Amino acid sequence: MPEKVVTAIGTPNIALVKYWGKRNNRLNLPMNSSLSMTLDESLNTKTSILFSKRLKRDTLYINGEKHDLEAKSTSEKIFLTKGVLDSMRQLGKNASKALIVSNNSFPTSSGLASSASGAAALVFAASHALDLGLSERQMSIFARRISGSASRSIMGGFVKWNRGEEHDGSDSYAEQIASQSYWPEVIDLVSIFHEKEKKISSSVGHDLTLKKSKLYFARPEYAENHVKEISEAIQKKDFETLAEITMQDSNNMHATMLDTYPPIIYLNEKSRDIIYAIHSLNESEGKNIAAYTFDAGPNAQVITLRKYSKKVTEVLKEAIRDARLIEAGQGSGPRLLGEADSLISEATLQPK
Ligand code: 2P0
Repeated sequence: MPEKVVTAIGTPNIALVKYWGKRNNRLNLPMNSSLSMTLDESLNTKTSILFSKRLKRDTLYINGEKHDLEAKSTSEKIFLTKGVLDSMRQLGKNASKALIVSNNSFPTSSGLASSASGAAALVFAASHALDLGLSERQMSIFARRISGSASRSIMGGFVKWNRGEEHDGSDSYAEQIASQSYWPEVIDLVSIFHEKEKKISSSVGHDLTLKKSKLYFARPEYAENHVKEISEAIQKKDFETLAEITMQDSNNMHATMLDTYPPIIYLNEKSRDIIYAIHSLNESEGKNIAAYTFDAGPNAQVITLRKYSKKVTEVLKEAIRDARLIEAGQGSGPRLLGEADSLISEATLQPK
């Protein structure tokens, strides 16, 4: 097989019904199904990959930082990434080492799903570089093994990640429930006011909450119901219901985090100001025109309809004066980029 650099772009997704708590840590199998909206390329990760006989080790650069995938002591994410790379190589009967260069357009590890867009772009690029011809379902399973939420960034529009029942994770993958052209009016106003890395990583947070929150036992069933309710709301294009369940689901997940002992608190006073501002806006409108949702960090994502974008933006600017606002529509999932976007120099086998 000719050695060639393959470059892909992937995007984050915003969970309207959250994944929090795993029934299997090694395979990232969730306690409940979740539902998300894949975002357009306003926020993105570009990833180039090269499999080459000239390479001595598997190496990954994330935003310029070098990670040796074969080092004895690595982070869990690096370990999982190496495992997925090995499985994909095995499938492609290719023993060459890999050089991967990945750059995020937005802060890493600040609760903005950088691992979802990164892992989705990596799996998509690797699948093409190895000529595996994988289905979306197979890519979703590989991406899930690196980072659970990445399973949902393989598809565009509204996406459901099925919890699954099997121990090997073969039925725990994401599926598109409506494409990005079905209800494109639904958008995400990403409000970034905190760019530092979170103190407790998602992986640790998932585990602590499951073990140490007495409220958590009720969460999986709530979440499964929320997935059904939001799926129906999407089918009916019923924004009011979608907004209400989205806010309730975020609050429910953060309640189990707070109930963890010692507590995990990702939200801060600015997050709270946004919660109050959105409820007050919806009250004055007499209906839900916007919904906040928070992941493992204080930054808010506010789901609204395009026609309300200006009004909601004004409310957000009023609530948090120094926030960086990014308006993201729905995206189509990862896609390949051309040679001009390559992040790897084939001559030097180094990042450009
Ligand atoms: C989600 N989050 O559904 C939820 C909501 C954060 C809060 O998925 O350990 O980085 O890599 O499987 O996917 C963040 O967790 O966790 C996450 P791992 P991930 O989007």
